[in-house]
Amino acid sequence: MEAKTRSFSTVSEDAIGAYQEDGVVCLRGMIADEWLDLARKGIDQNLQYPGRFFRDHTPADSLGRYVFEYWSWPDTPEIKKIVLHSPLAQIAGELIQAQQVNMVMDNWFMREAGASNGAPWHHDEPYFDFEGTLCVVWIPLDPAPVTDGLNFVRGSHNWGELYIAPEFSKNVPFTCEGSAYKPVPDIDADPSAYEFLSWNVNVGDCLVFDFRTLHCVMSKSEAAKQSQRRLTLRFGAEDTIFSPRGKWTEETSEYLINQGQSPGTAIDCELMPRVWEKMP
Ligand SMILES: O=C(O)CCC(=O)C(=O)O
Repeated sequence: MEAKTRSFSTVSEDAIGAYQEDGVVCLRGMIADEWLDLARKGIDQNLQYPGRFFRDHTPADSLGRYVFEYWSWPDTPEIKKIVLHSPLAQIAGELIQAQQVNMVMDNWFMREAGASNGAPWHHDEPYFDFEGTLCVVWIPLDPAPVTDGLNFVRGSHNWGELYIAPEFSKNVPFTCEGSAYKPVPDIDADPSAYEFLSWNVNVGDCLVFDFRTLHCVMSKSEAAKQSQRRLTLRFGAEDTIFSPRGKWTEETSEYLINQGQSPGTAIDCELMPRVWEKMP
């Protein structure tokens, strides 16, 4: 069932309430062109010179690519500027009602017209070694109509569940060890059991969602109609702890440990700096 969608043009009390209730909120017209231009330039640069965390999730028979890269900001001056100087950290901090936020991860996606896959149903939590209050700011760099944008299960951030992370290219689950991890429910098999939220988003808009909210690319089972790039930034509030999950996140856990981030401690290292503090 499609739920009634709301949009906001400031981080108002109502926007905070919607975020808390739904696990996702749509903010309209809050991101200036200068940041969007920088993001596009940064992605072009990364596509030309892919970094260590570039990933290609394009299936062999696909007519368009589905690729992404994360933690590119230290080596990509355009994305670095966004991380350190844009208003996005403040937007995130105010929305999650934090005292301060640290940058957790930049992660851009490019889904070209004809791409035969898209992000399957998942929530972000099991992919990353963090516990606490985290959000994702999803910024379209090309207009994203409902058909090629993201679809969310309203309120799923409050279910208290931890789902096994599906791998993006083939929707095959990672081996997530531990009894806490359950298979992602087959949402498409029983859509009447859920409430869905999706928006027609334009450049300048963003969606902010809780790390635990279930979502997918709406047209994940059909070819993308148009090419789209989006930048996502993940932020964590002061209660965010680095807690390595297991074998399936080993590469990133080790990378963070080598950056000086100790397991079991609040995030704070060169790769995950504090980028916003609430004014006293
Ligand atoms: O924009 C996309 O293609 C996928 C984004 C996503 O699923 C995420 O950021 O968790």
